[in-house]
Amino acid sequence: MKVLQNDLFLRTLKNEKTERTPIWVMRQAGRYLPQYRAVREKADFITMCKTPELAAEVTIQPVDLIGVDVAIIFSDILVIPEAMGLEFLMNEGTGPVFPNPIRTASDINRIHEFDPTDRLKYVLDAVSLTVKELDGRVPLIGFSGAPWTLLTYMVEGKGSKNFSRIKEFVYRERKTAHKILEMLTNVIISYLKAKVAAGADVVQVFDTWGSILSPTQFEEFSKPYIKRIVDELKSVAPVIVFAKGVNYNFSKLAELGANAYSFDWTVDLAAVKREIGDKAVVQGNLDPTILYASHDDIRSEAAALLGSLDNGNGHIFNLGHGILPDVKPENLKALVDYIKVDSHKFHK
Ligand code: 1CP
Repeated sequence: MKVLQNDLFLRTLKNEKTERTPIWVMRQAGRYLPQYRAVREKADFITMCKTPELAAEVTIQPVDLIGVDVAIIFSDILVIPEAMGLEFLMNEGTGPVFPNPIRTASDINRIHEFDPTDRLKYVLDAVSLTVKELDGRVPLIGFSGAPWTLLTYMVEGKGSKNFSRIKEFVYRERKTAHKILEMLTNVIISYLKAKVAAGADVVQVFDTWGSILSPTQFEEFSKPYIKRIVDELKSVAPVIVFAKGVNYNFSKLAELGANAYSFDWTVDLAAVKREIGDKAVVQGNLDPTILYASHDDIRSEAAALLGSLDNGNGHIFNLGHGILPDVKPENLKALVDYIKVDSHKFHK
């Protein structure tokens, strides 16, 4: 059994009454830290993902340098399509690319389910090494992309502006889309279970591109698959779901049965928290660009968010999306310090 010096994040996820609000930020292991860029100068992104010593080093940097309450393993959501057999490149400047994306029904023959303890052993090794090096200071989050978001990248081949390829695919190849979503769900479940077995305390599912679906499409192409992941994982670890931009009906989202839901900055977190009630914890949701502001303004935005909630319990502080690469680390530190020192005032 792991003994944690700081288990505030885990107690909050159980919806227990706590002394203050825990804080971490998405993409906290990333380019805004000069110490991350120093490691990245020596190795490309994929090498960093595939070398447990480097992945562990950058995972722990924000714990040491910023003082966040939880670590998130350095990796990427796109390691799954690669492990399914889809060639993956990380181009400097333009970002991740699948040069031969899925476009027709027969393309399903180019991908396969896999055993994560074999194809993604390097991630599991990074998780166990990180847990060892953290030595119980804070818990560790393991993550995956949601089936829908991974299918979006597999069909588009890269990030997109209007998502015409994936939309065309689900209209023209609906059956194949569901077959691939099914395959992705199976591998995500075994991958996340393997991450927990390797020492991750919590899992987060990122559905970044849930936002491009209409409410009916979300019910068809995303929600049932995330639901199956939550159902399978919940007995082994708490589950956080971040369905970015899926803001049409929070009580319907809460039907997923996750322990917590993360929200972007376009929603009123207090209203969401009232709607979800005791069913789950909420995570979020400052606009990431607030970290360009002065320390005083950062603190007052954070205070306004905390003050808007009836009670600080049941809330994990985070940004509404990833921290931007040109933010000054001391600005994030000012936010984290403020939450650690002052958020107790909002706990009843
Ligand atoms: O140094 C670099 O050049 C790489 C930049 C980078 C980093 C630091 C990428 C490429 N991925 C990551 C790490 C990463 N990605 C983490 C690590 C843990 C953390 O500190 O949070 C996580 C959780 C992710 C998840 C991820 N990757 C998502 C879901 C969350 C989100 O941001 O919406 C997505 C959509 C990706 C794809 C991806 N990977 C990298 C980039 C630039 C992108 C976006 C591509 C695009 O849509 O154009």
